[in-house]
Amino acid sequence: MVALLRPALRWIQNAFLLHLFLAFAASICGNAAVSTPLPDLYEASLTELQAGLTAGQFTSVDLIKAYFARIEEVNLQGPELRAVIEMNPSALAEAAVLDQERLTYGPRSALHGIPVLVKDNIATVAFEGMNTTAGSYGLLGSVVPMDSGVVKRLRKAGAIILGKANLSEWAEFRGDLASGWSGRGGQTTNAYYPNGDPCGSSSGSAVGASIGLTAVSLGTETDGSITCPANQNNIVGVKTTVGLTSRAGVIPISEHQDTVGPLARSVTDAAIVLSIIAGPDPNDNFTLAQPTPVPDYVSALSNTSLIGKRIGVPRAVFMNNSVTGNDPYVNEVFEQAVATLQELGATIVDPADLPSAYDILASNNETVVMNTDFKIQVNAWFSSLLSNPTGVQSLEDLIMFDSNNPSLEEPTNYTSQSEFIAAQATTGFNATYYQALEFDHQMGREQGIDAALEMYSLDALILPAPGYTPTPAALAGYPIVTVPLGFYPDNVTIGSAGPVTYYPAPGIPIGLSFLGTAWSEYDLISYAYAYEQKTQTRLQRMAYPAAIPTTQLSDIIGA
Ligand SMILES: *[C@@H]1O[C@H](CO)[C@@H](O)[C@H](O)[C@H]1NC(C)=O
Ligand SMILES: *[C@@H]1O[C@H](CO)[C@@H](O)[C@H](O)[C@H]1NC(C)=O
Ligand SMILES: *[C@@H]1O[C@H](CO)[C@@H](O)[C@H](O)[C@H]1NC(C)=O
Ligand SMILES: *[C@@H]1O[C@H](CO)[C@@H](O)[C@H](O)[C@H]1NC(C)=O
Ligand SMILES: *[C@@H]1O[C@H](CO)[C@@H](O)[C@H](O)[C@H]1NC(C)=O
Ligand SMILES: *[C@@H]1O[C@H](CO)[C@@H](O)[C@H](O)[C@H]1NC(C)=O
Ligand SMILES: *[C@@H]1O[C@H](CO)[C@@H](O)[C@H](O)[C@H]1NC(C)=O
Ligand SMILES: *[C@@H]1O[C@H](CO)[C@@H](O)[C@H](O)[C@H]1NC(C)=O
Ligand SMILES: CC(=O)N[C@H]1CO[C@H](CO)[C@@H](O)[C@@H]1O
Repeated sequence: MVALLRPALRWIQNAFLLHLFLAFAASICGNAAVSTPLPDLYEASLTELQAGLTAGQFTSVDLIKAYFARIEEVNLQGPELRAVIEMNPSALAEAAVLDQERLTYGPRSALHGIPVLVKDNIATVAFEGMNTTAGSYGLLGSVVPMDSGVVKRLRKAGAIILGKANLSEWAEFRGDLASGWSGRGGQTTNAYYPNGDPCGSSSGSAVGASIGLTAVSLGTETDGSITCPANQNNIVGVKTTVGLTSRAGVIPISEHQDTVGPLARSVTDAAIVLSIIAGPDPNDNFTLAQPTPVPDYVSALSNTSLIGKRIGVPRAVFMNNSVTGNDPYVNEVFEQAVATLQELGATIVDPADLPSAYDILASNNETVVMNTDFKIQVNAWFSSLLSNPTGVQSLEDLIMFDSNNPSLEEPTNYTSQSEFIAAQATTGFNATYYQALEFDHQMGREQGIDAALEMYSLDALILPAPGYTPTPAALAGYPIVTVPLGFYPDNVTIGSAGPVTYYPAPGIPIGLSFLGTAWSEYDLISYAYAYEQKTQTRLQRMAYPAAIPTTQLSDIIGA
C-alpha cells in the first residue's frame, strides 16, 4: 500500500507532520529551541528547501535573493565562472505571489517556490523579461510565441525560473568552438579548477547546480550535452528518452535526438524534477508515444535496487582510451565503481559489447541526420518567432549575422561556423537522409543497446561518462543517468580544452553513466541512487575556494 501513495500526498503528509511536530516542540521548549539550522545553499536538497519554506524558516523571496547574491559573487566577479546569462527580473515578484499562495493554500508540489535555472535554449515568455537565445546575439531581443513545454510544467508546479544558463552556443552546433562558450555569455568555466573546462553544452546549468547558484537546473542533450557537464561538475544528470520530456519551445538541433532533463546535486532531486517535467505535450508529438502515466520517479529511490541485477560493461570502443581520448585514470576509477556495484548485489557482465560498436565509430550517419534536421528545424524556429530585432530569419541570415558582427560573435579563437555551413549546404529530407536515420536507429537500438541487453540478459549498461559514452544513446534516443564517480588526482597531466580552458586537471570531477533501453529512466534512477547513497562521492571534494559563493540565507533573512 505504501508504495502506491502518490509522492505529493506523501509529501503533504510529511509536511503536515513536521508542522505538528514544530507546534508541539515550540509549546514545550519555546521557539528558540526548535530552530533547525538553515540549509547550506552549496548543498541544499529540494527536500530541505521545501521543509524550510513550509516551516516558515525562510520564504521563496529570501531564496531568490540569496541565489541572486551567490550568482553575483562568482559569475562576472572573482572566479568569473560565467554560468548565468540572465537573471529573471520578475523572479522576486513571482516568489512573493507563490509565498502568499503557500500561506493560504499550501504548496502545489515539491517544487513550489523553488528556483530553477534553465539553459538559454529553453524558451520563457518574453514579457517576463528574459531572452531565449541559445547564447547568440542573433536572437537577442527576439520574442518567442510562448513558454516551452517544460517551463509550462515547472510553472504549473509552482517553480520559479531563476534565470537563463550560459551554454555552448547553439547547444554546441555552430562549429569547432570551446565547450561552454557563447557570444552573449562568454566562456563558462568549471568550479573545481580555475579555468577548468565545464564540458558542454549544458555548461552553465551544470556549473550553477554544482555550487548552489540555483536549487536545480534544466539542460538539454543531443549527444552528450547533459551527460558530459553532469560528469565534469560533480552532479547528477538525466538525459531522457526522446519523447519523455517536451522539446516544444526548445531551440532545436534534431528532433530525433534532442531531449530535456534535470541537472541536480542528488539523484533524489533529479527524480523530483523529472517527475514534474516529464509527460505528453500536444506541441511535441514525439511525447505522445510515451507510456502513461508518467512514473513517480521518487518511488524508484531504493538502496536495494541493485540486488540481483545484471549490469554490463560495453568495453569495446567505449573504454578504449585511444578512441575516447580519456586519461587512463578514468578507467582506473571506473573499476572501483564496478566493485561497488558488486558489493551492492549486482552481477557484472564484462565485457558486454555492443555489436554495433565499431560501426558507430566508423559511421557518419549522425552528422547527416543532424545537419539536415538542424537546417529545417532552426529555420522553423526563426519562423515561429513573433519578432526578431536583429533581422535574422534563417540559418543563412545567421551565418551572415555572425560574420558581420565579429566583435560579438567571432572574436579571436571563436570564429568557427563549420557546422552551420555544413547544415546550410543540405537540401532537405531525401533517401540518403532517411537511410542515415534508419542506420542510426539500427546501430543505437537493435544492433546496439538493445542487442547487448538481450544477448547478456542485462538490466542496464555502465560506462565512465567521459569520452564516447553518450553516442549510442544519442543515436537510439535512449536514456542515460549520470552520477559522480570520482575526481582527477592532483598529479594528472593537465590538458588544454580550448583557448582558455583546461581538461583534464586536478580535482575535475568524473561521472559514472547508467544506460538502458527506451523509457528505462525509472530503473536507471533506482540503480544510480543505490550507487550514490553507498559512495557519496559528491561530498568528497568541493569547488576551489574562490568558486564557493559565501552568501547564505542567514545573510538575507531580515536584512
Ligand atoms: C533581452 O535582453 C535585453 C538586455 O540585453 C533586455 O533589455 C530585453 O528586455 C530582453 N528582451 C526580452 C524579450 O526579454
Ligand atoms: C509528428 O507529426 C508530423 C507531422 O506534423 C509527422 O510527420 C511525424 O511523423 C510525427 N511524429 C511522430 C513521432 O508522431
Ligand atoms: C539509503 O541509505 C542511506 C544511508 O546510507 C539513507 O540515508 C537513505 O535514507 C536510504 N534511502 C532509502 C530510500 O531508504
Ligand atoms: C583501441 O582502438 C585502437 C584505435 O582504433 C585500436 O587500434 C586498438 O586495437 C583498440 N584496442 C583494443 C583493445 O581494442
Ligand atoms: C551509415 O551506417 C551504415 C551502417 O553501419 C554504413 O554502412 C554507412 O557507411 C554509414 N553511412 C555514413 C554516411 O557514414
Ligand atoms: C540528399 O541530399 C544531400 C544534401 O543534403 C546530398 O548530399 C545527397 O546526395 C542527397 N541524396 C540523394 C539520394 O539525392
Ligand atoms: C599519481 O599519484 C598516485 C597516488 O596518489 C599514483 O598511484 C600514480 O601513479 C600517480 N600518477 C602519475 C602519472 O604520476
Ligand atoms: C587564442 O588561443 C591561443 C591558444 O590556443 C592563445 O595563446 C591566444 O592567447 C588566444 N588569443 C586570444 C585573443 O584569446
Ligand atoms: C547575469 C549575468 O551576470 N549576466 C552576464 C553574462 O555575461 C554577459 C557578458 O559578459 C554580461 O553582459 C551579462 O551581464
